[in-house]
Amino acid sequence: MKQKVLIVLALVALALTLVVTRSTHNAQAQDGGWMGTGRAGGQNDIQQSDEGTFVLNGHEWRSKKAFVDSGARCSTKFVDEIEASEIDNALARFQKERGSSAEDERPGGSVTVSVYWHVINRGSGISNGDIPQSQIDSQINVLNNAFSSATGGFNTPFRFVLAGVTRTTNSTWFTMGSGSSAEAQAKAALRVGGANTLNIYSASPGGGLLGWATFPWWYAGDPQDDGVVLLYSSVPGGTASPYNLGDTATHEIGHWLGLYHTFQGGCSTNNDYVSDTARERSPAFGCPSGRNTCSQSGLDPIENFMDYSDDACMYKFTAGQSARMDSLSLQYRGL
Ligand SMILES: [Ca+2]
Ligand SMILES: [Ca+2]
Ligand SMILES: [Zn+2]
Repeated sequence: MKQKVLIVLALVALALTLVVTRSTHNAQAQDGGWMGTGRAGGQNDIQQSDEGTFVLNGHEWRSKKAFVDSGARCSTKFVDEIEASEIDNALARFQKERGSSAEDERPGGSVTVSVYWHVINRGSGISNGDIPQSQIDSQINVLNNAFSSATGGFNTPFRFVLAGVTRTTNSTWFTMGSGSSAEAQAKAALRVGGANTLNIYSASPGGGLLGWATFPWWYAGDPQDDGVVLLYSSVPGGTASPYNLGDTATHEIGHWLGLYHTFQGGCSTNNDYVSDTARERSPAFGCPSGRNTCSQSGLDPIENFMDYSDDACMYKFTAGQSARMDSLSLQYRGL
């Protein structure tokens, strides 16, 4: 009898130890967040299993998770917490002057963005990056469906109109990487318009990169760098499966209008500075419905355009994201 009691007590003690260890672990991981390009994800990534070799644009990773962890999914530069909080303070001041209630936001479809598309290729034909007008037109349709809530989510103020297409054959520019001199040269030669003009460059960046963008508040410091670079085969009908329905452009333009990734600050209080997107510890890949990497309420926003899920999985911007894009595009782009 006495022995039985001792065994029960020992089991209770063991259970308590496990609970304490677990909550300490969670608390430590709480502040972190996924820091972007080149860094491995957090411990809770084990919630998504690896699924075998992944190939994109001639590059091979041992898994789709390895691809996501490499930073190739989106190489938009990471905004650290110091810069993010400065931007947020300036935004709060701007919104206070403007009036920050929902009625002060511009209605769906009321802001037209002119788009100049620069096709950079290494010769003629789609396989050399010389994508046809029809693919550019479908990409613009995908953008308008995404930003107008035709696919789900919130009807943002933004609509996109193609204002011009340029075509350039240059094999060095074709493989430009993020921050490369080839990128700087291509943009210096091709960029048109001001802060409110969206310049998109389609090319075949090295390392299997899908794309990157510049944030609105960077325009004043480096106007020539402003814009979005896309892997040419990520447009609708391209070969970059499962990222070939055009939502790389949607995602990058979300950055161009001021949005962070949904996993920007991990499970921290600020996380992505948008109140109606649930906190998320690290990028999702594939379409992991029910994923829940932060203990705070709400499942991970895997269906949001600002996560890393497959194109077929993402279909929405939220009201909070729309409000943020509305303010930041007005504040820094005069859109
Ligand atoms: Ca959020
Ligand atoms: Ca949660
Ligand atoms: Zn991104």
